[in-house]
Amino acid sequence: MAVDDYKELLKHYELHETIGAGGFAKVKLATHLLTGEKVAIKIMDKESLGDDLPRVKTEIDAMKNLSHQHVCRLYHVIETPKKIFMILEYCPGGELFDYIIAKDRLTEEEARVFFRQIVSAVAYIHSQGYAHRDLKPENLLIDEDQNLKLIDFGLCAKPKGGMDYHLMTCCGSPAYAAPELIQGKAYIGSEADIWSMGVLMYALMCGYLPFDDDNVMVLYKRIMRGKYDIPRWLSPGSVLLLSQMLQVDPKKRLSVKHLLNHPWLLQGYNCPVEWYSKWPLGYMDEDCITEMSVYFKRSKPSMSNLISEWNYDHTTANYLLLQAKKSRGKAVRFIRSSVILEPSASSFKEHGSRQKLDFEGGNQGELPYVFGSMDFSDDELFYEDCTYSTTEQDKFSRYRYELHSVDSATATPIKSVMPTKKSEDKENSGSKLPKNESPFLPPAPWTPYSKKKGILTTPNNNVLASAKDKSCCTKDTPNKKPVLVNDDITTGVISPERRCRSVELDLNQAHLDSAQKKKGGKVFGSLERGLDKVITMLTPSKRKACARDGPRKLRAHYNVTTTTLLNPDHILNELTRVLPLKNVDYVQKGYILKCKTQSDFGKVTMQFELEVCQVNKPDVVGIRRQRLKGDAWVYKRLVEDILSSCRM
Ligand code: 6BJ
Repeated sequence: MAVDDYKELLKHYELHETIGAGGFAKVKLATHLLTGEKVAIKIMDKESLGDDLPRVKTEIDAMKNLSHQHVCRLYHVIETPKKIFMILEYCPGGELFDYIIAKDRLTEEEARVFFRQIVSAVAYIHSQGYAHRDLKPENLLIDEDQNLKLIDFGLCAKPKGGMDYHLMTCCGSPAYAAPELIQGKAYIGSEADIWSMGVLMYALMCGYLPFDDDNVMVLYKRIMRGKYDIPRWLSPGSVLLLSQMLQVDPKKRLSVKHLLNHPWLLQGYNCPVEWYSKWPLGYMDEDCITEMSVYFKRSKPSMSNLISEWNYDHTTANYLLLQAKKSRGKAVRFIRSSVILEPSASSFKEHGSRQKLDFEGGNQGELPYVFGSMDFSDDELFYEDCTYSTTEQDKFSRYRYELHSVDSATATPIKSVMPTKKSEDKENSGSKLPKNESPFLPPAPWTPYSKKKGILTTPNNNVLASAKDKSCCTKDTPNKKPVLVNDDITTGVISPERRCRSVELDLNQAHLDSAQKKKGGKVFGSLERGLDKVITMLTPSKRKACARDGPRKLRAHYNVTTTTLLNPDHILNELTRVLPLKNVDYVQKGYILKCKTQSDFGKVTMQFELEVCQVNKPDVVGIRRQRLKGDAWVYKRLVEDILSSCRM
């Protein structure tokens, strides 16, 4: 039964809503009970995986060997007879793809901030002997500090003879694939990654692909010719760099080593791209070990030994999530809790007796109490929030609890944290360098955080970068005051009310240059035209409204398109009128339309959500969109088509 498969998972995590669905995986937001940290859980069904099972093993093996500030971190792997769960770093900003399309395209400056991080991640994985082989904006997520994190290592390769060995498997997304790869020639993984980075950089600065066609054969011909349009807004420097990466002959292509110091990447910075890991694999943090030994009542050496097994079990997760908490300036503390059961009739009836949560190995055979409704359809548990249906919620919410935290530390307000000199030294010295001679620059010296200039979105230059960027680099721009970065506020008490609150994160919009503002007609850019303020913050929204309350109130958000209509029901009617005209099937749940498209053979080709919501500042009605499955660029065109066909 499905519950059995989730038993181990639910001992350690509280599951929330689905945040993505790939070909063979579903990704859900969850909370790690012991630290209160948010995580993303990739859920895979072994039976449905079929031929994709090796891909999952490849991904897990690679991620266990990677630890870098721009690579999504793997915390924990749980395997049951039927399921594989990968517990991963949560990136509340969503996909870089959505960010690009919301802005139409990025300015050169903003593209540079992101591209430096992409080069950093790719240089690091190459230095560890891996080629990613599926670099694209959908595989780059934005974290709460607006830093990029590379995901999806299912197609990566680690040639046994080293990075210069040839590979044969043709993989990845056609539009990003290098010419030698689609020709079925033997190719070198790192060279193919550079081509994809060229396509990626083009997509960042143009908002569309350099090589595109609905017909794959036509697309392949275009890629092999290597000719692409150069729009007028690209600077000569950008055009040069693109041409150096998009060289059809892989031997003429720029190498990652050259990218690190490329003049285009250095513009406005005073140092090359830092590729070394700030949190090298195997790094052990004293404070985290201390907290774990106190909490689990073990000696520090014994705790240290247990952690250093790196089994990617709950010990690894506890350690890495404490470390994540520390790196975000929060106290290195577990949540000390006492569980008080809410007298919910159903929970007593079905669950038997009161049960205290025991996070480490105890609580055997019992599910911990969880928030949210359970839906056993699809042989899976879906924890949906009460936006959809309150009656469903009541029917299924069997487990309720209130966590009374005695950990005042978790309520610590967010602050930029500077690691102690001691830990910096350890981090840098422990960096795992390539076994052979490193082709890269040695780690750059550490510069204290206080001396650095954080690059942030500013009303004028529209640059977005980490508020807590610990890079040695300073950017040669006036130091703008950071706009508030609101951390996930972990209050001491988690009440059942939270069943109704999903973590709605808002990445508010920046000013656009006047050219972009004038453009008009583009649906994704409409939010920017309506907004006057630049706010770079990620904030949890207030309690989520239930369906009967009317549309949810959301903050202006780059995934929300604002409308000129004031009546949410009119917009809902418009959407439900247009969707069938575009051959989109939908299920309506309150103000959310769960949409999908199908191929002639009934295969689901695309899945996405459109939600009518109330946007404040300015007070208008908006449409939130979220892609769950399917080709990102096809989705972009379809949603643009739907929204522009609506009379609003
Ligand atoms: C993984 C996926 C980690 O769309 C969202 C959030 C999507 C998190 C998302 C709403 C939102 C926010 C801003 C703009 C638009 N995550 N986080 C696979 N492998 C490793 C990690 C993940 C997935 C994620 C995805 N939030 N929409």
